[in-house]
Amino acid sequence: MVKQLLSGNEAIAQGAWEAGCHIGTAYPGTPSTETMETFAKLPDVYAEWCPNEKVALEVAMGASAAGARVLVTMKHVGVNVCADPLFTAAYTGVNGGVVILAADDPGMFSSQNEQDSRYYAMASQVPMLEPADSSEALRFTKDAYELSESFDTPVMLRSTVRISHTKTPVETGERTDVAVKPYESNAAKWVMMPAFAKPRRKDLVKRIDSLKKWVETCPYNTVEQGDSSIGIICAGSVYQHVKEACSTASIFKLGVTWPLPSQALHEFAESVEKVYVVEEASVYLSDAVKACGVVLDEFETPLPPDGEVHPENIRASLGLSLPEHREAATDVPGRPPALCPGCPHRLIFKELSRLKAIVTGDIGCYTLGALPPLNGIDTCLDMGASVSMAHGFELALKGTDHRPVVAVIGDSTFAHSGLSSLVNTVYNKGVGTVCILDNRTTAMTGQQGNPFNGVTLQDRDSRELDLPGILQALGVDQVTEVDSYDMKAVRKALKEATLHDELDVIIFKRACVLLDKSPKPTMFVNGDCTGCGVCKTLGCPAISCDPETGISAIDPTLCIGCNQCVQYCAFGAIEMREGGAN
Ligand SMILES: Cc1ncc(C[n+]2csc(CCOP(=O)(O)OP(=O)(O)O)c2C)c(N)n1
Repeated sequence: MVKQLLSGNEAIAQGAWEAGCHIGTAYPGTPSTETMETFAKLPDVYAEWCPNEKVALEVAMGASAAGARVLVTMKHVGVNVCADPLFTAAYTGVNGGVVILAADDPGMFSSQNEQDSRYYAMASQVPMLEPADSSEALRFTKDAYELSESFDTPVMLRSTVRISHTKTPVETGERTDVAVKPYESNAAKWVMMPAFAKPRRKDLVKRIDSLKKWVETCPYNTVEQGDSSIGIICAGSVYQHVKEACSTASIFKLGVTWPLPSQALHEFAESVEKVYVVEEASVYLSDAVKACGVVLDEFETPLPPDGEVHPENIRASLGLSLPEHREAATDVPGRPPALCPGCPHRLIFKELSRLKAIVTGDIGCYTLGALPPLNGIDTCLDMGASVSMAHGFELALKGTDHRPVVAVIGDSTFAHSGLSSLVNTVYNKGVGTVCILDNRTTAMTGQQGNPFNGVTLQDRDSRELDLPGILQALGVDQVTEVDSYDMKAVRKALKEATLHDELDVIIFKRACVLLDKSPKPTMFVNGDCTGCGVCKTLGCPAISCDPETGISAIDPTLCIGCNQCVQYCAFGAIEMREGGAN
């Protein structure tokens, strides 16, 4: 045993490795991403990025059927994408153990919504383990493989951003060598058509009954008997806040949040005068506890229905006095999110704004194109939606004198689900313009590989998919490739594509600036600046304007000499610094 400080994500990877897990499959997404990145670096495992979460779970189920232990990781919205195989995997069960990490993001630090993955566990009837620190993350993950194999079910593991990213002490151990189990054909278990699914459904009911018995005494739910006047039921990172808010209360810490230990919860409720459920951004747990027949007490002030809980709002909800605290400084300069200096996405949004296009956006770094001063995106719903929503706009606006409709999507998001949206547009003879911003990486989540850059998680030999070839094979009317840094070419391509009533795809290609960290030439503003402010409208963090004169300046420590601003200066006032690199 070695003591280490690990994040929840690292601990989950370590737990899977110690359990002898053979294979990892994932699609990146904050706060889950480092789990698979850590797992991939451990010895004797195979790990891959898949184009999306549905594929990741299906690969995992194939490997499980063949007898391997598998780890599948994703962020909470990824569970929506893999919900289809998830619900039926609950019927088939497993051969090798399957553990699925759903990393939730209460507070939406880096997500488009707040979802509670425990609803998926309940709806698909798959057990859900919920660690409250890294040590539990390791132990629960490791044990989850035994649980998965003994109950013949995939097991879900829920973390939230505080568990995923906080480092707490863990004791790491050795890997257990687990052989890949033999595969035996068994259509009644693995072919889910009605004739076979009906008996499996009955097996699932029996399995749930045994899980409900097991959960009453399993070692993952613990009661800390304290002051009997207040009893709090909680799980995950919320437990840590509860401990800080009222350390003397009696606490029922749930490590399994589906199914719930109904009898144990009743016994706990009877042992205290008042009993509450504390949870964040959801009412899953309080509703589920109430459904067990436990009568909960009303809070003095309700907990916030959205966002994270913290010790102050827990104390306030329980009617406890708030400890003295210092107000945070309010004079801290704002740091609004922005595309990086030199980001190849910038110029595209500048040109789309000039074009006054209706822009259906997607999820990636380029979503920041919605913010001032670029103000270049009208919609952003979920991964892949840019292409399908653009088609919807075109259908609704057909026959009207409308602004051009342009979808904007990144390379990784295109592989994730944009491809099937485009298949729909081509199939239904849709029109409009689709811009694929190919920056050679999945930048938003930290530079992961994807099918269109051919980089794999463990740097294995791979194939880069031929993007223009795929588009042509699909039958897209017009496919153009343009350098994202070339203002004139970008302008021309967008203008031409939006002039006619056909389906155009423009591939804007230029590598993400963070891929190449070598010293770059920098720009400076010479004496010809008139203070017109056009360069500022690019929203580059390296460019600032004197508030009185309007004269621009370029911060050489941020500039990477991408030349985008130079092309927009009508006065030739931006030049490359002598000697090039800063
Ligand atoms: C279903 C789902 N899975 C994962 C994510 C996390 N995520 C957001 S954007 C993105 C990919 C961005 O890559 P790309 O489209 O290439 O754009 P870039 O950030 O490189 O500009 C990912 C993985 C998500 N938001 N939704």
